[in-house]
Amino acid sequence: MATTEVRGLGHSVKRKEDERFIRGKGNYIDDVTLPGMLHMELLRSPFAHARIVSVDTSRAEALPGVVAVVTGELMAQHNLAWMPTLSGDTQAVLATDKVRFQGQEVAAVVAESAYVAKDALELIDVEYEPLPALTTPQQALEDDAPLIRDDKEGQASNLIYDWEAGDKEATDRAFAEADRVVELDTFYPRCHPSPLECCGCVADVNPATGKATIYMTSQAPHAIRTLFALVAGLPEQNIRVISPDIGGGFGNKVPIYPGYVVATAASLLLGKPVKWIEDRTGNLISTGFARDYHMHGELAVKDGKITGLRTSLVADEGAFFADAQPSKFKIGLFHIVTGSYDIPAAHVFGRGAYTNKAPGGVAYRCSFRVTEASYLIERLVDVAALELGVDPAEFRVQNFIKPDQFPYQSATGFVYDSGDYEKALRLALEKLGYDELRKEQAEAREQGRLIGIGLASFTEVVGAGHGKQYDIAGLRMFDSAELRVHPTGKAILKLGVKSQGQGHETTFAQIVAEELGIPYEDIEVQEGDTDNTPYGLGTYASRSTPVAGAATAVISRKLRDKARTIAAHLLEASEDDLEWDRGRFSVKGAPDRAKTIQEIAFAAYTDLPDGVEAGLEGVHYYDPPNMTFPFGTYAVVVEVDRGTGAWKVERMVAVDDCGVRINPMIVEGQIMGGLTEGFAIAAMELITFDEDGNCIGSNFTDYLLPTSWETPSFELGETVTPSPHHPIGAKGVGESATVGSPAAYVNAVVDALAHAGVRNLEMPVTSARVWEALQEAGLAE
Ligand code: MCN
Ligand code: CUM
Repeated sequence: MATTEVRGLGHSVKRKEDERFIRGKGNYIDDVTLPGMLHMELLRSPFAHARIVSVDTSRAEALPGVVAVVTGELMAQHNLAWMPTLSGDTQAVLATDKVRFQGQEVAAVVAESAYVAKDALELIDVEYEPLPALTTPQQALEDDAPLIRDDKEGQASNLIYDWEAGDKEATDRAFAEADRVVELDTFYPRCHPSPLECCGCVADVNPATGKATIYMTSQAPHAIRTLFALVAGLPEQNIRVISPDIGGGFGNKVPIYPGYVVATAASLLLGKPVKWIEDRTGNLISTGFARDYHMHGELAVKDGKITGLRTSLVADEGAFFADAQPSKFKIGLFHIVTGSYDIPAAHVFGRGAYTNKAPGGVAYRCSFRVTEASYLIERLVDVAALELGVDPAEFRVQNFIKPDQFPYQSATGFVYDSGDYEKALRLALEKLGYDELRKEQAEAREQGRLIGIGLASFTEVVGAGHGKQYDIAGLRMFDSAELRVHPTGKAILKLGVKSQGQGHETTFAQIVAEELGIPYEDIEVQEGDTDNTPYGLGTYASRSTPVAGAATAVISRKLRDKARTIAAHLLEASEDDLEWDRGRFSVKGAPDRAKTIQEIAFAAYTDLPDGVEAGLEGVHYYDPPNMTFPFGTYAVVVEVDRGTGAWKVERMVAVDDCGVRINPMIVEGQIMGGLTEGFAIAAMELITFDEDGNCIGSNFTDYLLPTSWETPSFELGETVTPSPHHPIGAKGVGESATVGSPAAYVNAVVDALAHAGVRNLEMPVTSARVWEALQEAGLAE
C-alpha cells in the first residue's frame, strides 16, 4: 500500500468533486447556455394506444415566440422518424402512425423560451383514434391480442424473444430425483431510477462548420456519438458529445431518447443551439424504467442440498424493446440466478413481450437484470428453508460455493472469479447477534409481537466485458485510460467512462497515486468529452472500476516502466539495479541515490537517454479477461404492527465484499445509497398502470421516494476477497446494495409472519399488503 502522503488505495479521502458540488458550482446540463439558444418542449401522448388521424400545428406555430413545430411527418422527411434501440429494435422518435404508450413523444415545439414552448404544446391539435391498451405481457401474449408493433414487417404477435440458458435435460433430471421441490411465483414491479436531475441536452450544430456539439446527460457519451453518426449519417469527427456534471444517472441515462434526436435535428434545421430539459413527469412516464418482471422459480432439494434450479420469466418490455444490455443476452445477465450457491444443474427460460407501456427497461442499479435474479434466488432459498424447517442461515452455508471451488463454473455458464460467502455471512450474523435475536424473536412471539429476521447472500456479476462476449449495439465492451504526466510531475487522467456521482475524480486519481506515487491531489481526472477522452463504453453495470480502473492501473505501470528507463539514465545505473518505492527510484543498496517521479517527469521533457521518445504519456485500452463477482450478506430485522400492517426496520447489517477498496468512504457511500434504494423498492416504489394504460406514478406524490425520515440506519461491515484477474484486485460495488438488499427486507417481513404459514409478500411490501396477509393468517389485531 502507498504511503499516506500520496493517498493511494485504502484511503478515505474526501471527494474532490464535492468542492464544487456543495458550493453550487457544478456544471449541469441546464447550466449550459449558448448565444442564440432556443428551447424545446415535447408533446406527449395522452393515450396508451391510439392511431394518429391528424396533427395540426397551425395554432401553435402562430403563437408569438414559437420558432418551429416539429412533427413525426417532418422527421420522416429526413428519415429520422424511427431510431434503433440498444437491443436492436426500432423506436419511434416522434410518432407517425400510432402512439404505443402514454407519454410517447408526438411533436416538439422550439421557441424563444421554454415557457412559450410549453404553452404552444397545448395549441397542437392531434386527432387520435383510441385502440385497446395492453398493460401486461400476459394480455399481450394472448392469441387474439391486438398487435402493438404493426409497423414491423413480419411481426405477427407481441412476442419479442424467447431465450434460454443452462442445461434443460440435466435440470429436469435433478428435479425428477429430488426429494423436495420448492416453488415461488413473484413479480418484481416496474420502478424508476429517478435521478435528481432529469434527462436533457443542448444540441449545437454549427451551420458554417457542420460541427455538431451535443451537451447531454449521458452515462456513455462515446457510444452515443457513434450511434448518432450511424443513425443521422453525420461524419463522426463532426460530432462531439460532452456530458458535463451529471446529477445522478442510476441507469436512466444510458439509452438514447427521442428528445436528444429531435433537439439535434432541430438545431441542424434551424442553425441555432436548441436546449431540451425534460420535466419530472416526462422523465417518470417515458424514460428508461426498470424491472417489470414476472418470475417463476423452482428449487430441487435432496438431502438438504439444492440440486437443481429452474426459472421461467416473462418480461414486460413496453412498446419498444430498448433494454440497455449486451446484445447477445436477451434477458441480460439473469442467468447469474444460481447466485452464491453450488447448484449442479440449472435452466433459465425467459420471454419478452411488447405492451403499451414506456420502453427502455433494465436500468436502475441493476447490472442487466442481475437485480431480479438476485431477488428470486434469495427469496427462493428462504422459502426452501421455511419448507424444510431449517435455519435460513445454515441452509445458505450448506449450499454455498466453497472458497476452494473458485474459479467456479456455474451451471448457466459464468466463471466466478473469487469469493468467500460463508465468511461474509458469519460476519453479518455476528454483528447482528443472530442466535440471541432468534431467541428474542421466539419470546416476542409468545407475547404476541411479530419480529422478523431476513437474510440475503447475494452474488453479482459486474464489469462488462470482455469484449468478445459482451457488446452494446455491436461495440465491444472494453474501456480506456489516457495518462499524461506533465514536466512538473502533475498529471491528467482521461477516461472513457463517465461518473454521475460515483466519485471518479477522486478514486481514479487514487489508483494513479498508488501506482506512480504522485499525490492524488496532483492528478486531475477528466471524463465525458468525446473529443478529449479516449474511446470507452461508459459507466453502468458497475464497470468503471473493473474495466477503466484496470486500464488506469495498467497505463500507470507502463509509464512507471518508462520512468525506470529515464531514472537509470539520470542515475547512471542499470535499470535492473533500481528499486521502486513511494514515488521514487533508488539504486539498490544506495537509497540516497534516487530520483523522484517528479524529477523523472521533468527529465522526460528535458533530459532523455538517446533513442527514448520524449514525454511521459500513454493510453491503454483494457479488455477484461472476465467479469468480477462482488458479493455479501445483508441482514434485516423488522417488527410488524399487527394493528396496521406497518413494518419498521429495527436493524440493517450489510457486509459487502468488493475485493480491494480504493476509497473505503466512497464505497460505503455507494452501499448506503444502494441500501436506501433497495429499501425503497421493497417498501414503496411502484409505477403501475390502469386498464387503459394510464401511468400511475407519474409524479413524486404518487411515486414514493424515501426521505431520511423513512430510511433505516445501516451498520456496515466488510470482507476483502481480491479479484485475481484485476490488476489491483478490485471488483465493482456501485450496484451491489440495490441488487442485494430488496430480498433481505422482504425476507424479514415474510419471516415475521412465516409461523402462520405466510410464504410470500409482493413488492412493494406496503402496510396494506401486510395487513391483508395478517388478516388471512389470523394474526391481525
Ligand atoms: N470503488 C472503490 N473500490 C472498489 C469499487 C469501487 O473505491 N473496490 C469506487 C469507484 O472507484 C467509484 C465508485 O466506488 O468511485 C463506484 O465504482 P464502480 O463499482 O466501479 O461503479 P461505477 O463507477 O461504474 O458506477 C456505476 C454504478 C451504477 S451501474 C449505477 S446504476 C449507479 C452507481 O454506480 N449510479 C449512481 N452509483 C451511483 N452513485 C451516484 N451518486 N449516482 C449514480 O447515478
Ligand atoms: Cu443497470 S443501472 Mo447502472 O448499470 O447504470
